[in-house]
Amino acid sequence: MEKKHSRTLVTCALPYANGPVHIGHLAGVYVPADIYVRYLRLKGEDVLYVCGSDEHGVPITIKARQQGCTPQDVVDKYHRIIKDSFSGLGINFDIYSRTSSDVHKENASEFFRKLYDGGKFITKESEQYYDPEAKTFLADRYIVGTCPKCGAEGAYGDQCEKCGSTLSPEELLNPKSKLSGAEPVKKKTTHWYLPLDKYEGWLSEWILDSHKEWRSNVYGQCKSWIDGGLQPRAVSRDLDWGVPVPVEGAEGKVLYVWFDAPIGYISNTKELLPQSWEKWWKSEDTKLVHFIGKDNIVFHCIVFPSMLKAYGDGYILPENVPANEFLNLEGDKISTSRNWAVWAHEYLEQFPGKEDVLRYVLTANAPETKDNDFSWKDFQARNNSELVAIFGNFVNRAVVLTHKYFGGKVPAAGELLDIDRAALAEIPALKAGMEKNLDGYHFREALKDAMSIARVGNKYISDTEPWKVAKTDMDRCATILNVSLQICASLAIAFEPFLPFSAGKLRDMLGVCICAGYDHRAGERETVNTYTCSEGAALHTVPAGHDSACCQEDGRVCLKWEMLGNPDLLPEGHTIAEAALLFAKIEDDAIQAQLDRLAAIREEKEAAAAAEAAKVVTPQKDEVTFDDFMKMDIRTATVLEAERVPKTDKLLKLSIDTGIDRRTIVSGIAEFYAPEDMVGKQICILANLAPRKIRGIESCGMILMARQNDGKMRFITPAEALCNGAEIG
Ligand code: B3M
Ligand code: ZN
Repeated sequence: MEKKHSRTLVTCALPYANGPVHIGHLAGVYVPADIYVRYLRLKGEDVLYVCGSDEHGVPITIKARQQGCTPQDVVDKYHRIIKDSFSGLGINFDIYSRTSSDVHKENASEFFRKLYDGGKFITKESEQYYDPEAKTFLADRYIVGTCPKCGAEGAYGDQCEKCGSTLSPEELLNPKSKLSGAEPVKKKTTHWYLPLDKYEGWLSEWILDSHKEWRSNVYGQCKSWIDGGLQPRAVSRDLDWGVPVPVEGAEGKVLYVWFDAPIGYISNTKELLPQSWEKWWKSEDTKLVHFIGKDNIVFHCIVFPSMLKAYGDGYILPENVPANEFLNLEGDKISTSRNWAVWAHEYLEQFPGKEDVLRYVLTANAPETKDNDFSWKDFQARNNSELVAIFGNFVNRAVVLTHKYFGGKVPAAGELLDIDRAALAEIPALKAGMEKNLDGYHFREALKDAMSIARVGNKYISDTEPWKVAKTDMDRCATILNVSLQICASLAIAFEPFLPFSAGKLRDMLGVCICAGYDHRAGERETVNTYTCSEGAALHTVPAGHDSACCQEDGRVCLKWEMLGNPDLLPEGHTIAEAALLFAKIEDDAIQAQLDRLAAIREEKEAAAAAEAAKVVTPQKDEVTFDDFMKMDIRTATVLEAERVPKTDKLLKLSIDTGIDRRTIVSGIAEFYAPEDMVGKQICILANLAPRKIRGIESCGMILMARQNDGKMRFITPAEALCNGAEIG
């Protein structure tokens, strides 16, 4: 059961700074977290929103080698790109720092040291692969070899990307170091381990007994880990990039990235709030929520909590870990290495002003309970037939007609008819549904509720037809537009968590602002009892209660989340601005450009796969004797004429000069050669093959062809022109 807390700490998985973020990351972690934070803040709750780049670990060092630069160069580059992508999409963490920061290095070291001093680790000696030329231990990813499962070359020590099998380096056939190409040798090394087995009983009680409300995918993963029996986990690595293990005799060892990264949440909080960070991490009044993808569940539900438990000192544990499943792209798994992704920074460049469209589509398709698919056609359809045709269309009609008939002032509502009351009555129910869904981390459903408000408005204005009523009954027209504008104002509140840019535009149009709640971006501050008003890009604080001078100055009406659904949000006579376009149609060519890009990547991949397949060579046939071989009469010949054998796809009828005679051979090469490709070519034939009838044509001999494993065939031709009939052997 979730209890009542006085503040919420929301963390988002720290993205690895070895590449930009893509739609899978956004849909899985950052967009839902952002919706949640915005929602809580709208309700006036105190929320701290923490993230940062994960800058350690082997993927970073691999990227640096690929790009011929240092790991620091890599993380500097991607930290910047990732950070900008988030803010470009309106995902504004209170702090977005990085694990290469000094605060973090110190904090992570201290954390390790305290567990070390407290005897919380065990040490184990094990044999690990070592590169004798590069004189370094090799992380699993640095060992490549042949996959024992599918035979593919270039499988990694932890995984074969070809067949997807999880591997251990010992299983690889013919292992080689990626660093030097040398054959790795086994060498003894000692590491520190967190004995997770000792925490099993405690974890079982805490999660399996007390957090049955967690999402079933999260609960299920935890259960299977715990039921399977937990093993001690190494918390150090032999690597030269990371936080050095802060004990004597640990040269060349760093903290394992999955040990230091979650501590990064704490470090980043400390960096932002050096005086008051502890209340966020060590007070039972704080509700901690980790937003992550499903591949991070074990680290956030089992490993990190065990670390915090081992540390003690009042650290709190997550109240919930709403992990999402994966998002696929056009039916295929998103892959960074294959460039099969929609990158956030590229999207922002290619679709300026459409930040919210991406937020919308990723939420509407959020992989909350199962893997889901992103397709560009769906993206276009959701924009054009939902955002434009329903939400945008409704707001536009209400605002344009108010200007047309009432000079841009909210007209007075007369007596309400049933149809008016029915429309207005739907909104509080939708608000309640939305709250229930948001509180329960069901963002997809919550968005549907918000969208239903727009549907209610759009249907209402279509059914009541104020543009027709205006011809006969201006009072009734005024009432309809008043009701419509009230629904618009509810939309401006309801969509703030989901589509902050469009909600902001709508608020500007309606001349309203909204209490967007506490925000900690400014760091420590004296007075906590201040709200941040949404009005304008520059955030300014206004006193609690929101009777702010700033808003009244420019005549804005101040709205709050609680007011969503009220029938009288906009007073009569309130001036609204001209209609501005909330959403614009996305044309086919923009979508086609994206599909073309992906098609090119797919083709490239298929070509690479075919080339790979072609490399595989069939095994040698059974032995033959010299005499067997000498029985075969192989010689050179020249093609004189060639034609297709009618009604076949594969056969060519060739007339050839063998030097001995002129004869006909029927050959199955039409798949690979057109008749005109063959005429005049010198070839090799098996001349004494017994004649056979093929499609009624007598074929005397066989053309020698080489067949690759991908099925592709080529005829064999002498390196230089020879006389016909030259014997081969
Ligand atoms: N960087 C893994 C990931 O992006 C990792 C998350 C760390 S959260 C502490 O999947
Ligand atoms: Zn394989």
